[in-house]
Amino acid sequence: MKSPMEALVDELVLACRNGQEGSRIVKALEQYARTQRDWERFLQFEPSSYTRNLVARNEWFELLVLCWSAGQESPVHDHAGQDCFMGILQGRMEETHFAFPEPGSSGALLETRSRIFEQGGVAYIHDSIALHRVRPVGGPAVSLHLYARPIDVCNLYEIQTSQVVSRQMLYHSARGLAGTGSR
Ligand code: CSS
Ligand code: FE2
Repeated sequence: MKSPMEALVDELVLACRNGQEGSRIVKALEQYARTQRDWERFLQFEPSSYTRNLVARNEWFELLVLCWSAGQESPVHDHAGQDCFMGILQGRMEETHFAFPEPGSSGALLETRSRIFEQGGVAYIHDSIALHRVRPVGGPAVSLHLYARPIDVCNLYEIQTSQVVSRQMLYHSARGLAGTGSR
């Protein structure tokens, strides 16, 4: 019998492999985040930074569980031209958008929007929308990220100077799922 996470991965494959169906992806992530708990096996908190824990990866997407201690945050970053869906598994997350800086700009990034997502909520971003920063509010949080396609390198933006550096994205764990055809 398939675990709920395995069933989610199967549904995400169906929603991604013949061109992406955004509303189907959002629905699957919402449903999973509201009702399931088997993401707990991917939990891992570290004092030095939020952790990125691989659940499944294939040619269409990667699925990760991110664990955020209170006070940790992502840098402001882009998504390498890919679609990013973030479902909240536990706690609450703030997502803040910033405009891409003008070429050659050395001023501060312009903040354009900030929203709080509750458990069960799903955020979506793409480079055509904005850069963003995400962080937990009011305590630790756990989020489920779908990157379609996988993101191995992205750009980080320094908030005060708009300076850009590229960053290789690493996994803190890659226990993965057995038997989903996703490895
Ligand atoms: N892009 C960040 C999290 S915010 S979408 C990461 O995967 O580490
Ligand atoms: Fe992001």
